[in-house]
Amino acid sequence: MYKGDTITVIIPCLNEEQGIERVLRNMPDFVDQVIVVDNASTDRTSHVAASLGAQVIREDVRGYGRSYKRGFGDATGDLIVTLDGDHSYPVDALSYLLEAFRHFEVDFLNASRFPVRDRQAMSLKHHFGNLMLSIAMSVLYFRWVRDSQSGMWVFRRSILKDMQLESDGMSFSEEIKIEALKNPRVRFGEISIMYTSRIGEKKLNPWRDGFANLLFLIKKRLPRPKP
Ligand SMILES: Nc1nc2c(ncn2[C@@H]2O[C@H](COP(=O)(O)OP(=O)(O)O)[C@@H](O)[C@H]2O)c(=O)[nH]1
Ligand SMILES: [Mg+2]
Repeated sequence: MYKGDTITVIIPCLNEEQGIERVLRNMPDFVDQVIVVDNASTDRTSHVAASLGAQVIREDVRGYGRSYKRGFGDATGDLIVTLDGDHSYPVDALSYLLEAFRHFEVDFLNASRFPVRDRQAMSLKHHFGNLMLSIAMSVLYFRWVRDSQSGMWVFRRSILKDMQLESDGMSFSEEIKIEALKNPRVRFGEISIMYTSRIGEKKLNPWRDGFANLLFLIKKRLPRPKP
């Protein structure tokens, strides 16, 4: 419980046995529920997560978005906080993010990885790709978002019921922000965090996922055919 709100942290994991240990060992005590969604990892992720007290949900079909949607179904907290299992997002900044969430009086707070302070944490190519995707999203949705691809967010669980979340893959990250931005009843904010080098192997394929995310942005912006 943090200042009257119960807190659920959700972490999608695909083979993150080392990272998840670091993340869970540094989880603040005020967090009420920690959900690790393990997407059929072939390493000891599930075992490590369960032994450190997390609720482990196993989802057999792979996909970053798919695992989040699975995790949301089991979340009970008033507020949901998300982050990667690779220890690249600052688990020790949870109270800072929750304070900002309260201070700005928002319903969805995006944790921006920019400006990147740790040079090792993001290659120049990634930096550029991220910038392009954020500019594309900002232009298409008329709202400046510095980090459309960030995997760390804080939001009120009750806003999920008004969201149409379709992506099962990496584009889920931008989709949830778009769904928050589009809804006039959802107040959206963004704040900078410290992003550091991941532990373990990257799951993202920069060209494939970068283009897929750009296409997804455009497709989502187009008017839908009536069913
Ligand atoms: N559950 C699940 N998690 C995934 C999948 N792909 C990636 N992840 C996790 O999602 C997070 C983001 O992936 P990562 O490789 O760190 O991408 P990046 O942070 O965008 O470079 C990590 O915690 C991964 O373990 C997947 O298919 N299923
Ligand atoms: Mg990561």
